[in-house]
Amino acid sequence: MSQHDCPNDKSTCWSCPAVEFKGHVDFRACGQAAFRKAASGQLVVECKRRPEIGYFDPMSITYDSCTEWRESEYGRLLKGMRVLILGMDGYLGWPLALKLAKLGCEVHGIDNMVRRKLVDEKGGQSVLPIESMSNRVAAAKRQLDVDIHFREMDLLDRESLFPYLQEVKPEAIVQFAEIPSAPYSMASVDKAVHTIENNVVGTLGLLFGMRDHAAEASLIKLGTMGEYGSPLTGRPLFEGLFPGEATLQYQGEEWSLGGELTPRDPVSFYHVSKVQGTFSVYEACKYWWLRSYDVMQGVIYGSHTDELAADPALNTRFDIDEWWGTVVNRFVAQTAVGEPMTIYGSGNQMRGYITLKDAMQCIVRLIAKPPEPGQYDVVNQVTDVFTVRHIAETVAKIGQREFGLDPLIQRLENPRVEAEEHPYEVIHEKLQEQFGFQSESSLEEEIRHIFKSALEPEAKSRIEAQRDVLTPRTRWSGEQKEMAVLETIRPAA
Ligand code: USQ
Repeated sequence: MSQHDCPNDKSTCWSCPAVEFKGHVDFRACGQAAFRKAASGQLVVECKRRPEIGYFDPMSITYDSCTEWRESEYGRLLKGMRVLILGMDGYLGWPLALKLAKLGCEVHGIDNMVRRKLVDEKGGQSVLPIESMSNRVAAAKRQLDVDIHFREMDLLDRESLFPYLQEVKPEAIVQFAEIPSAPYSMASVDKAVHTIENNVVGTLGLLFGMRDHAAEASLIKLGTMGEYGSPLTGRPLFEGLFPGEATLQYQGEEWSLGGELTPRDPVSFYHVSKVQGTFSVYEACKYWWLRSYDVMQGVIYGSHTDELAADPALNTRFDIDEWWGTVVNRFVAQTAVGEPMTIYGSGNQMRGYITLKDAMQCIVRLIAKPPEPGQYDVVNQVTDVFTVRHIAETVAKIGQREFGLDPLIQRLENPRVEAEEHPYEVIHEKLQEQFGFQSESSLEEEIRHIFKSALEPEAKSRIEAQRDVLTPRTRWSGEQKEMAVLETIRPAA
């Protein structure tokens, strides 16, 4: 395996979740960088997995010289690493569980099953039928020969969560247990409160639980690119923190901005909940020396990973209604049943995008290379930037040429408050440069995959059954009303 494939060979026990610092270490008393320098030779740890080593200097053992860190496709992984997925029943949680289990991790997960309920309440349904959690776990055993441990639990139920953390002793925790819809969070005061309460309080409680019961675990927290908004000045969207050389000039004076959190300008109350999560995690790393990667996630699309493809009983959910579906998935589903693709406004709004398959690879790589104690870092998890119009045109082209469909595009009055003409420069370097990520899919390939599954008779009838909820009605003003059609475009054959 090349060095590029194994980017964590030279990481040391300093960042390994299996070590325990010995003696009274008051991390708060010293700045992280200074402390790290001083640490070698002055600090001892004990390995919870290899107690026979006794006390040792955490810098003295690298992952490539440790028997517990085994090579994998995505860098070294702790043998049987205990990973806890919060929100395991969701679009992302389930494919991640399968991938990690296949890589030999001991996978645990919880979910309060609220996503199924909310999609149902909206009148939508997953285009690909999904099994109950117990059937999914059984299918994973049957098809992939892996054991996945699931418990129905609400992250907000701290009386259950804290003993559960003690029981599982996670070495990595992935926080996906959040309500992910911008339009849902804007539809009413109750839905905004539900989103904020679930997401913000859930993460906050988790951080206290980690402080007391899982302080060495790394936290992979799902944030969103929408936390940054789209600054009209064209300022690049750095990876969460300003680079070292950034400065602020004001009234003839200059100050360094290096290392400070970049400005946030969220675009819905859902995105506000993610900004609040960012600050909670940032502070917990500072106060308690927890360690976290905050993942600024672009819009995810697709339904395909190698593990999901093993059997339909392993499907992950695939939503397309106006609240729970994201734009690429919606456009393909609309085209598959002859409904117009609904571009909001000019269609020139740009976002960062990534396929489900690539997003799963990124998360595994982040788990494989944990942050150092006290480290809060941010990655922008996107592979491409597209306009909505480009996505519609690409879906139309593939639908027409490869599936014999008759696509239609409709530009509608924009139900959202968002910039429609704006610069958008996303910096997304860390995943490639520090974690060895390489994209394995593209917009075109993934659109083909989605068309293939959406055109299967059962999937098609599940789309047809929810034609009514494909149409946007949720305005950011709170009004529920259909949008005026601005333009109808029938792409040339
Ligand atoms: N859009 C359309 N037509 C549609 C649906 C959406 O033109 O039928 C436009 C929206 O106006 C927006 C863009 O497509 O400009 C993306 O919208 P979306 O609904 O696909 O995604 P969004 O609401 O931004 O949220 C999604 C996920 C969320 C995640 C976010 C990443 O639901 O969980 O955090 O993508 S990001 O957009 O980078 O913030």
